[in-house]
Amino acid sequence: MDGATPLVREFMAGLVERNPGEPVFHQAVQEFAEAVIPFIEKHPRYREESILERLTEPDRIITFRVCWEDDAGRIRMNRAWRVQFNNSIGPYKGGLRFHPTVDLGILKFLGFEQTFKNSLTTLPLGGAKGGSNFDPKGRSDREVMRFCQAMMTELARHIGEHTDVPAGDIGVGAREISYLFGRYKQIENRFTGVLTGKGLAFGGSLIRTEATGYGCVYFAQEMLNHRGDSLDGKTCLVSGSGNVALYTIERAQELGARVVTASDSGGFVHDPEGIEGEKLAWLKELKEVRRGRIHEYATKFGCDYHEGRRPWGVPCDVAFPCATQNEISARDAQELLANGVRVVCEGANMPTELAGAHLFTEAEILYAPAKAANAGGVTVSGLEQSQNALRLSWTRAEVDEKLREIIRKIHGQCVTWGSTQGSPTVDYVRGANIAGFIKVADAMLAYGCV
Ligand code: NDP
Ligand code: 2IT
Repeated sequence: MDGATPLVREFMAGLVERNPGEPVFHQAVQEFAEAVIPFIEKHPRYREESILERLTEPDRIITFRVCWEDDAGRIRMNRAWRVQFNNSIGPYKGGLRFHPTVDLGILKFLGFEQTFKNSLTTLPLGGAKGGSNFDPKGRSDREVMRFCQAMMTELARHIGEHTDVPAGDIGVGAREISYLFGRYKQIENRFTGVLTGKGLAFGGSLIRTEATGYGCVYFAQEMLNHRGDSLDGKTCLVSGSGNVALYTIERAQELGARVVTASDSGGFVHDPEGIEGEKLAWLKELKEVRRGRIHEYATKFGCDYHEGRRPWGVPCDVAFPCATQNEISARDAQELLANGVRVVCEGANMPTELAGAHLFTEAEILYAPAKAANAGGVTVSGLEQSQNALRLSWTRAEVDEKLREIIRKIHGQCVTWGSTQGSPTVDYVRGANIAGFIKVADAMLAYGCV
């Protein structure tokens, strides 16, 4: 817990004791506490009403068994959760993750982050996260369908368009949302916007697929513009090759950047010419349709593949980590800085270890934490809910403009709360955490003891 003040240490000691064995949850809370506790000290009402203690305890955690039949007729069993973290400013909202590593600690960290990310969007969205240790890799479409249907059979009673609205995350994309929505509709006999990321034919929004990646690039652009610079001509590293990574690459290169890496859990490819045009179209087909592996890109286009490694040793101007949590270690952060990185913009949730995040802040580079940088996804989810409630659909241009406008507002809130008088540097970590906190905390104060 280096860098923490005595008050942060004291608070964290209690949190760790109340939540043993959940290191990523501790990490997410610590990043937040380091920014927010000094602010609370100046505004004692938050302390007097135990806001921080209440905010770090989920409203409700639902755990359940999911039984489904594989293609061989064997009964399989997985564990699933929904962590309804905080609904002070709107119905619970957040994705579902299917990955073998999913456990309660991961979902608590993600639900906690989601609460403040959603607050930053300016939309009326509470925070939640859910998922299962189900591994979709290597499963047939029918197996995935049976799993999703079995999961929704239990989940349906806990969600609703005014209660809790799940969406996608790692391992949950358009295919899974469709299976989940189909079962919900059947159980409830109601056609309603209970999930986001739906297909366009049944209530989905244009740009939702692209939103997290596009939003992340727009945020990087805002930070650069604020310093009188732009993405044009910048060399960028992207990690991952899933939903967030693909559309980060797409928008970044459309804005004149050269993206030279992409990765999956097997390793990374380095294409110094840039992943663009037909190569990007091929990569999208590989990952979105064929569900293939990233090394196939290197074979196809004759570039280097680095097995078992992450891309952070490649010199760059901008890094977009878009795969998973803690994918940038403190050593990776040092290497990025030594190679002259100027912007780190987090597409994934908490991709940087705390010690690495401290290094970025101390170096005064443009460092955007996930809750600000990747809020574009849930923003367009919120816009999908609005369109469902209005029973109409906005055009691509309308949704894109609203997304850009909200990213501008998120950036503005970070500047307001992350600036220090007399210094041109913006501490985006401090700004995002304080701005996200204030709205939720003030709602809780207004409600009294609930
Ligand atoms: P996808 O499942 O579409 O893609 C995930 C990518 O990350 C894949 O390339 C995957 O490789 C890689 N990856 C996942 N887990 C690991 C791991 N443990 N080690 C190495 N690589 C890994 O997920 P998304 O693109 O939707 O999500 C990526 C990140 O963005 C996550 O942190 C998610 O929480 C966050 N996010 C997603 C949003 C969304 O709208 N989807 C919104 C905001 C944030 P492989 O295929 O080999 O597993
Ligand atoms: O982490 C995230 O913000 C998401 N996975 C998207 C959540 C949503 O409800 O769209």
